[in-house]
Amino acid sequence: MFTKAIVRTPGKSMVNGLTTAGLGQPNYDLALAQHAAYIETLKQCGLEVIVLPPDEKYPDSVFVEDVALLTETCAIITNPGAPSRKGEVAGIKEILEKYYGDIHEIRDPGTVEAGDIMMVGSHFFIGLSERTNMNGAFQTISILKQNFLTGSTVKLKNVLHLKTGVSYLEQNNLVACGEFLSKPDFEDFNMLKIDDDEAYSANCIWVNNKVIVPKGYPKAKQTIEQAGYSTIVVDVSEFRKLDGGLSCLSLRF
Ligand code: CIR
Repeated sequence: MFTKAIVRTPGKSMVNGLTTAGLGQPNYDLALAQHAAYIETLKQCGLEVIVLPPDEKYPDSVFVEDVALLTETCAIITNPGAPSRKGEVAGIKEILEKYYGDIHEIRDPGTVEAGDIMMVGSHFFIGLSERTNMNGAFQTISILKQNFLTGSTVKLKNVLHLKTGVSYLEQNNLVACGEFLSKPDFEDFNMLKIDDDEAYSANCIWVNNKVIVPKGYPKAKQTIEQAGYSTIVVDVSEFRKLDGGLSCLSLRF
């Protein structure tokens, strides 16, 4: 169970965030409203939500998930592979010092964005992407080991981050689409398959027995409900325009 989440209010500069989506620029006012609704949803799931102020210097800083990996015992500050995102780590380290005594950092030449890391109990799957390299993954695994946790790497082909295409919903259930449906790494999971035309919804989040799903993906919602979960729908259309999903918008711990 999680008790807290950290989020960061988007700044106006978010309209200049990195993107490959081809869906146009986000509408800032709508993004703010969607972000507020996202926070309310996390609260509805029983979390205390720590809201950081906008950081205009970093257009992608709303996607807090990428700059830290939080476990039950330690926090790892990442080293984003995207040059424009590297400076985001300072702000997140500052807040995490309030909650964690044991904080580690990924260092050059290693790069990691934690959207590439999926927690499954005490094991962490680490996607090797354009943002997360082998050196960064090995640094992460070595820190995890010191904390009696384990990690393994997964090669990615078509997605920005590992969790763009796969999400763990506890109880051995994995929501997955595309390349993740056939990876040997995941063959022991019960697969909840997402169709290609709803691929964006493969990024959803389990929060204390509820699953938050993005608005507009009815088949995925039904599949997740049929697996026994109650779902909460949140509209994150403006963050999708920046290749971001539900998980990227918070650090849950
Ligand atoms: C980026 O390209 O870094 C941002 N525009 C989106 C990051 C999304 N984060 C995630 O999937 N964990």
